[in-house]
Amino acid sequence: LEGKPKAPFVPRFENYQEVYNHIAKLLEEHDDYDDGSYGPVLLRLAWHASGTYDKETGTGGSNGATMRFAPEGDHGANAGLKAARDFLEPVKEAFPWITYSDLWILGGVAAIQEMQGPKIPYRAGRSDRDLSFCTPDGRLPDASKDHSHIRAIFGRMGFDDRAMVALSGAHALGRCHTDRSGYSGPWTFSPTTLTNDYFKLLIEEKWQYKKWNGPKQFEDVKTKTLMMLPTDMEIVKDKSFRKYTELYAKDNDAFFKDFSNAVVTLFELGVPFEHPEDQRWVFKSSFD
Ligand code: CCH
Repeated sequence: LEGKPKAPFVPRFENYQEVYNHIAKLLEEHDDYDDGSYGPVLLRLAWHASGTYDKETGTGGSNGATMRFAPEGDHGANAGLKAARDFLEPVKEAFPWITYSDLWILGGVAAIQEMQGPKIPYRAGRSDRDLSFCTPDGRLPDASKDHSHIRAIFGRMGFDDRAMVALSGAHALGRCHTDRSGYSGPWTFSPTTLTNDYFKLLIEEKWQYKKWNGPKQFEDVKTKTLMMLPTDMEIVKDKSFRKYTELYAKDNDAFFKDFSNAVVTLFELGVPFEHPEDQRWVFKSSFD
């Protein structure tokens, strides 16, 4: 007699927490990269997967993981993100049931939480799609541009000024690489810990043009070791942006709360979830 057919494996919260734990362990083990962590580049992967969303057409966003394919992976803005995709490959092998789309976003969530940022509630349910879903080049922000470009790009995703400034606070993390974007250097002195230092530095330090052959960027007058992109300077120059920059420079809790909300929205843009919004999962961090 045949046994009962096996019930299909339906992953639950515990299974995704296991994936989170695996990513957290790999982050700790591979501390020989950049400033000691793959966290920043993992966050950038999740953001660039999501930030292609266009609310008018409903195209782009993290559903699909189309950056796996040449047209989108080769977009200039995505230079260097192969390091993050490769980092997550053994995780996909260990947990083959997770989609790349869900995994990349879980990587971003784990990166933020493991770098001592706020909790980022998560929903699974993204599916991988083929290369016909690749978005056209030019949907991600260009760092050489001004406030009107920032508003056009993030407005296309549906964000307001406050969320745009909150999201920019991610630049407390990581650095620019001349072989990726052409820009150079970190924004803060602690590029592997999420803090509101990016806003504090923007407000408190004096910034000048860096004298070099590379693209136009700023350096802090005092130490000449930190950097700001032209787009970063816009969030202190533009009056409406500036009031949020001042708020977050003074109030890390306000920053964490708004950053978490904006990132949850970003990571879910264009995803047709089955689970309702009030059933998001909050993962335990390795240090909880
Ligand atoms: Fe960013 N970002 N970003 N960024 N970004 C770069 C690096 C990181 C812009 C340009 C750049 C967000 C918004 C913007 C991260 C997260 C976010 C780099 C350097 C450029 C250029 C890339 C390199 O050379 O490796 C511009 C322009 C905007 C908006 O106008 C948002 C939003 C987020 C996330 C919420 C992170 C993290 C990094 C560091 C990556 C690393 O490898 O260290």
